[in-house]
Amino acid sequence: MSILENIRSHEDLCALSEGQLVELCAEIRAFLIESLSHTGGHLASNLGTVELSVAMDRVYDPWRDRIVFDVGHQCYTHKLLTGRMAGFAKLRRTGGVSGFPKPGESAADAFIAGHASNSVAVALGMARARTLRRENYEVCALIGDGALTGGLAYEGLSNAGQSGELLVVIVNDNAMSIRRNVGGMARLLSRMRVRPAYFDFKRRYRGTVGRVKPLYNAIHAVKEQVKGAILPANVFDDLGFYYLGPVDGHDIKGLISALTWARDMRIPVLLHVITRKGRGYPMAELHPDKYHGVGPYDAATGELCRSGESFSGVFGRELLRLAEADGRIAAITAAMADGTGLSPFESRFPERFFDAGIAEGGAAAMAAGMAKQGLIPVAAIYSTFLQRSYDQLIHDVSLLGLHAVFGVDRAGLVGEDGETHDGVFDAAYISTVPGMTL
Ligand SMILES: Cc1ncc(C[n+]2csc(CCOP(=O)(O)OP(=O)(O)O)c2C)c(N)n1
Repeated sequence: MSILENIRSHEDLCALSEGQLVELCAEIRAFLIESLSHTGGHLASNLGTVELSVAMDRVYDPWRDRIVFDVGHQCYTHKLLTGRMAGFAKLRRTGGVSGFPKPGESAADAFIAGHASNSVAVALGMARARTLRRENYEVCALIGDGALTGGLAYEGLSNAGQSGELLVVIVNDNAMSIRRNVGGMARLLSRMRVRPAYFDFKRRYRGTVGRVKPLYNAIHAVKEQVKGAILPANVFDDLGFYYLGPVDGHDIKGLISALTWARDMRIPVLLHVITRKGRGYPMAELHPDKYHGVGPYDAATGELCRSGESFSGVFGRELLRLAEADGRIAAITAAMADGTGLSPFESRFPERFFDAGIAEGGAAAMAAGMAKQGLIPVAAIYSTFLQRSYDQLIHDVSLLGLHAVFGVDRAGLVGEDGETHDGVFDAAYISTVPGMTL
């Protein structure tokens, strides 16, 4: 029997030796590659977070502590470690496991997920509830660098950093959203990624100097100045977090000690972890965008099974045809260029194509600004994610009667990804917007 099959509880995972943990990670990767080749699923994101998930479920007790996944598409290893391996035969199907965290499916899933960027705010809410109810458990949020492009993430970070609540935010930085990440935060993270690991410096310092308490205290003040001198200005520190990192997200031993340390610091800590999306499956490492969310594929070659023409494909082609004839047309995506069929538009008219990141509200507000100044913006957004723009549809677009177009993809029942991705509310909420032609 494999190590993975024997894991039923947090205690089982804690009992494993370092060598067994490494073996466990290899088993999980092999399982994911094989199993998802039949069912499809979020392959690349899950391959990239195997060690990170093992470390989280080891350092925290997922049944007692609260691990909040952002988006949640990277939760497969966590599901495997919390007794749900059998459900993977029917992943995202009736009778199988959901592709996203679901408290109704297991008490080890702290919260529902599917829409990006809310994890820090949710984790803060849990930490505040813990404090008010005088309870005793840990809270941790896992957020990707892609999800960090969403404004909601900053609202959470800004409040959490100032709150003094004990919580750890792990930033899983693979430099990718579905495709290459965009925006100023992506640039900032890439600068932080290449600098020497400040964490190692601190660990060594604590190991030696920390044994002599008075010396430790005397040096502590100086150390804070040293930190300021060797590190570039760090927005996370400024927001009130203690920044740790960058840490190699595929070194299970290093990860466990970094996360244990972060947990035990008893202040808001942000742990910056570097991973490779698609890790361990060459095709997915090479094309993490193509293997982000896949249908069934040939596990040996990575070849994806063909699917027919989609709504998005037709939409993208038609928009391109219109844009050839009208230079005012500009296309906007919120981190879903491929999913909404806009990639051909981007190749043909790169100067008229804009990726706002996972920022549907910002995308809709930008569309309003473009429309006000004479462009015809077309924002292609999945129905369920356009819910994030409801205020902008009313406040920024409708009240001025602006001609902005919203290409609502994945409208109506969507299936595989479950209720967080169903577009069942669009006809109802869009038809309430004054002046909107649906
Ligand atoms: C509000 C919202 N918009 C768009 C998406 C679609 N989406 C799912 S995962 C993803 C990329 C996430 O990137 P990151 O957080 O870095 O995770 P990674 O897949 O790289 O591990 C996007 C855009 C979403 N889930 N929620």
